[in-house]
Formats: sequence, structure tokens, C-alpha cells
Amino acid sequence: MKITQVKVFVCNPGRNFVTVKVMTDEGIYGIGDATLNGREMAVVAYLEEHVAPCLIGRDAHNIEDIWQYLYRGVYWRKGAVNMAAIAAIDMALWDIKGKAANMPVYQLLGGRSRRGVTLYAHASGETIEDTLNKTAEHIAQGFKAVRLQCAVPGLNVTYGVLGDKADYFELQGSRPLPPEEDWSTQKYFNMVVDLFKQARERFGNDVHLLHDVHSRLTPIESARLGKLLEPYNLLFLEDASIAENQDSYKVIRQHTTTPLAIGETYNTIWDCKNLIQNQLIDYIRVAATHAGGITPLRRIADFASVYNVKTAPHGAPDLSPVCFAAHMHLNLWAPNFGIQEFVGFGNEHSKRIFKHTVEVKDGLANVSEAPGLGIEFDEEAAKEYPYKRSYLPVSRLEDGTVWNW
Ligand code: EZ4
Ligand code: CO
Repeated sequence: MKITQVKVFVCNPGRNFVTVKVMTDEGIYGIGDATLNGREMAVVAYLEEHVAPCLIGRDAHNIEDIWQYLYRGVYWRKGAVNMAAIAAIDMALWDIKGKAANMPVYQLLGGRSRRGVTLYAHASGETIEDTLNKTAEHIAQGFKAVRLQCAVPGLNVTYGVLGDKADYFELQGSRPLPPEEDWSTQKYFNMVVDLFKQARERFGNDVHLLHDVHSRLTPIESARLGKLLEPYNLLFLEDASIAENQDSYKVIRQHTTTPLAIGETYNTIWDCKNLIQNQLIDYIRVAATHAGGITPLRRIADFASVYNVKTAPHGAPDLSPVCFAAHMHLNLWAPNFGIQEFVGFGNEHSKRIFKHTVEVKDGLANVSEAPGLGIEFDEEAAKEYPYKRSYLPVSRLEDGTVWNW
């Protein structure tokens, strides 16, 4: 089965999405996600100029060989743009293989390890009360786990908490220059411990609670936060500190039993290797779109299982429904799957373009038995929503210093 064409699409039904369609001479095609938030067009050019020409005529069944060829053959290994491009091709090839075998991808990976995929929903509010009310709604809908984020009083805006300021989905998909956001660790600490104290008082101990620090703390500050949150029994504390220096997580680890999660920006198994093998984290959050696709995520999951580290794939709104589908198949299979982040399937425009087959019931997600990834991409509908340049924000301390160390 020969690859005949690689098509690349960019659309913005509220967020920018880069989608790849790999065509073959047998009429079967596959779909992949190559979205790199804030740098989308770099991946488009990379795919069209540098990846697509190398694939024409290759056997679409040789997923592993094509992955190795693209990863090792490039000379300039790793990198976010490169790995997002490889990821989309890899997902599309798994989609093709599933369609050829007439099986969903999870069956090809080794079959089902669980009844369904446990999700955690997002509750992001302007005040603690607002956040807790949103948490209550998710619990009422059947979610067993909720991530709590709350605006920090005294800061102009808090990362990831747009609240009622504007439609969360729309505003983040149309920011022609990077917005700048204040950060104060002191003000954040005043809020965050109270948030989880009140959450446990209101919801008791059965529901799983999570929190994302978005890497705003130094290692010793993270250690302190982990200790302060211990009484509230988080499922995990995400991205407490940047771990470019992977050893810095030893500082956090030696001080707290709050479980730690990291990895949504990682591109390869090498980025998480020391954190996993030194058991400095409990959940690895690599995404199929940003770490090179299904093939390397399977490898990372197996490696992590040796060290009792669970998988918890990234699931923010800038990962397209194609990536979510890829995660669903990995999550149904991985023996050491932990939990999947979930923010819904986008707005009505997005649903016109991406026709997925995932079902959510009582906080548990399942795919249909459709072959491949079980997702369709409507090229015509996508044309109605052209690309808009949009950036992620930059964080500064109150004295103007660029932050996020
Ligand atoms: O900031 O996906 O866990 N979720 C997150 C996200 C990320 C965005 C960056 O593109 O941290 O909201
Ligand atoms: Co995150």
C-alpha cells in the first residue's frame, strides 16, 4: 500500500488546528493532528516542504520504519515543530492500518485493558466560590475527577483562567500578539491552599481533585506547595516547576508525598527519561501530537510502567479531536494508564469539522468499534474557518521580569 499524497490543512473553528491526511493508492487514507499552539504555520511549512516529499511511494504499513526514518534521518533530531510533524504522520499511518485491518487502533496495540477511560474535567473560576460551583456541576454530570483552577486576586489575569471574561475557546484562538500576564507567587499561595481546603469541605474525600501550576514555581516553592496541599489529597499536582534540569524534581520529591505530573511540552522519551527512571514523578503527561505520535507514546508508556509511573495524556483545547482519539486508543490499551484530561469536544464549528466517535458517560470515555482512530475530518467545512494568528501569553513578575522559570 503506497503513500500517494500528504495533504495539510489549517483551520480555526475557535482554535487553530493543523490536520494531516495521508492518502494511499488503495483508497484508504489516514488522519493525524500536527497542531502546535502559537507556532502552527511552522509545522505546516515543515510538513509540506520537508516531510511530504520523502513519503511519496513508501509502504504505508511500515509505521515503525517511517517513524525511525523521519526521526533519525533528519539529523536535527527532536524539537517541537519536527516532532509535531512526525506525530501527525504516525497517527495517520495507525489510522490507515486500523482501516486496513478493519479494527480500532486499540485492538492493534494489544486490546482493551479497562471498561473505559477515566477523565478529569476542568473547573476554572474567577473566585473560589465560582470554581467550586463549576466543580459541583462536573460532579453532578458524573465526573469522578476535576482539575481546579482559580484566578489569583490582585493579578490582571491568571493563566488558563479566562473565566467569564470572554468565551474561553474563542479568545485563546485569536490573539494576534502574545498577551502579557502578571505573576506573584505570594498572591497565588494565599489563594490556592484555601481553594483546596474549601473544596474538600464541600465535596468530601471521594472525588479526585487535581491542580495545574503551569510551571510558575521554583522547585523549593513547589515542595512547599506539595506539603501544604497534602491534607487535601490531590490525585496529582501538575507542572509544579519547569524540569529542564530534571534533577530539580529531587528537591520537590524529598519534601512531599503529593503525587507529581509533568510532560505536556515534552517531545521525546529522552525528555522524561530521568524523571521516570528516578521515580521523581507519578504521572507522565506526554501528548501524541507533541511527542511524535502513537508509536513513541506506546514506548514511553512501557518504559514508565517499569518504574510505577502512570500515563495521563495532555487534553487541553489546543489538542485537536484527532489527538484525543489517538489518546483514547492508547488509554484503553496501556496497562499503566492513569487518567485523561478532558475539556469537551470544542464548539459547534469544531464539531462540524471533526466527526469523532467518542462517548462520555459518568466520567468514563469510550470509542466506537469504528476501524482506525474512528474520526473523520470534513475538508469542505474546514475551509469556512481560516487560520488566525494566535499566541500563548507571556508571564512577567510584578517588577516586569519575564517569568516561568
Ligand atoms: O497551557 O495546552 O494542562 N493543560 C494545560 C494547557 C496548556 C496549553 C498550551 O498550549 O496546561 O492549558
Ligand atoms: Co498543563
